[in-house]
Amino acid sequence: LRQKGCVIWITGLSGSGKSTLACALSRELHYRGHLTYILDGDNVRHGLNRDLSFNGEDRAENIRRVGEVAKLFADAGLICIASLISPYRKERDACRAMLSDSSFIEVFLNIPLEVCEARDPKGLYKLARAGKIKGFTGVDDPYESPLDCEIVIQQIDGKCPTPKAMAEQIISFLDNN
Ligand code: GGZ
Repeated sequence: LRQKGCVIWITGLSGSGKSTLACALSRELHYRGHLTYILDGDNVRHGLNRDLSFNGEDRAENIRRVGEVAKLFADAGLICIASLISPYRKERDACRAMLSDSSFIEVFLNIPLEVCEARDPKGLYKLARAGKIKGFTGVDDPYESPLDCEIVIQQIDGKCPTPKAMAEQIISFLDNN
């Protein structure tokens, strides 16, 4: 596997399984002797980014800050796994531009909205549909899918791959690039 640090940037809707994938990937990389660090949108928003809301400007700032911190970890030689909705292409591309080409690996966790909404692990989609949360990604706020990312993870025959299988898909990309 690679020697240099890098950023693995996982983007996708709420409920697509970004945090679960980040944990599974971190575990698999640890088995292989790598140092990793997870920057999860939901967690970072309790600390570093607790001043930020979910309006467009604040989401852009959330993505920018996570990108800057991820770059610091990558510079220190770690594999930094960033998992946040990061709904805007422009801001994701700006994070990519901070790193060298091979050091930013964008992973699109492409799980359909209907599936994420059916899972609704925190009941947030229900609240958004009821108008109790405004500006919820996929409901009344945009999600811009990546056009040209390194890895797309999707359902196979209508079934989501297991977290371990998804992690292995990413690791095989790392092995070959
Ligand atoms: C989207 C929201 C919102 C709105 C609260 N829109 O699935 P979760 O609950 O655990 O993770 C989501 C998290 C999104 O934070 P991010 O930092 O990843 O978002 S972004 O990259 O867009 O800045 C969700 C919860 O916060 N959440 N309100 N309006 N998700």
